Amino acid sequence: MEPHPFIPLRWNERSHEEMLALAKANYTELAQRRTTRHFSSRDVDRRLIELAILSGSTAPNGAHLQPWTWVAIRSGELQAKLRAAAEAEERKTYSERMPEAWSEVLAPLGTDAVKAHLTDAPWIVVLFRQKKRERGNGNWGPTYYSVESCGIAAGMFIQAVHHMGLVTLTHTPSPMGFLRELLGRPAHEEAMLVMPVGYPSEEATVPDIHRKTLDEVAVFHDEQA
Ligand code: IYR
Repeated sequence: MEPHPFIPLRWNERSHEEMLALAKANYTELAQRRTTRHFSSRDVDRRLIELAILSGSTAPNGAHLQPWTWVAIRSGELQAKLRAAAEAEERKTYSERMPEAWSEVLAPLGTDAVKAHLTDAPWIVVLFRQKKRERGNGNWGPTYYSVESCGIAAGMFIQAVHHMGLVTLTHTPSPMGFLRELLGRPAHEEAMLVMPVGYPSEEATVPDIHRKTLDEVAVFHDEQA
């Protein structure tokens, strides 16, 4: 492959006060994000979805192969098919496949095999992970750290959706093989996340959960403390 030319990094020095204010504002905004299962059918401008996808696609990723494909769906017919297929898998998951250790931690969150959000939300974005890349001349090679890359991209997509004032839900129908077929994606792409995007319904609720404190999630080895 051709080497990339190197260009100066665009970066602006900020005062400590400004950095602290920005960091606090960003944390406050992110702390207000919640996943809800209750979507309004109110339409969302396609440009907003495009911007969320572009935002997710700025993610750092393995060898800059950008191993993601976002399939954005605003189609009653396709959403109904997707919901029927997802619910068929999920019914088996919830009733047969889910071991007790799993249902034990899911039960308090009230999730079940009914996936109304797949037909309620105006948009469904399905993130596919590219496991391989085309090297030319019909040769294929692996992608690298595609799980990490797509995980980061999904996080940045979710942040972008929240920042613009919409809500999303990371739905993980399992197994996900049906999505490749339904959406006509090639064999080297694997569906990773299904994300309805839209406005919350007026009666939207969320479980009253609490996030772990800094002490519970972080360990510092800090000589200056
Ligand atoms: N895949 C199912 C089940 C599910 C699993 C976990 I872990 C969750 O945090 C929530 C749901 C689904 O998407 O409903």
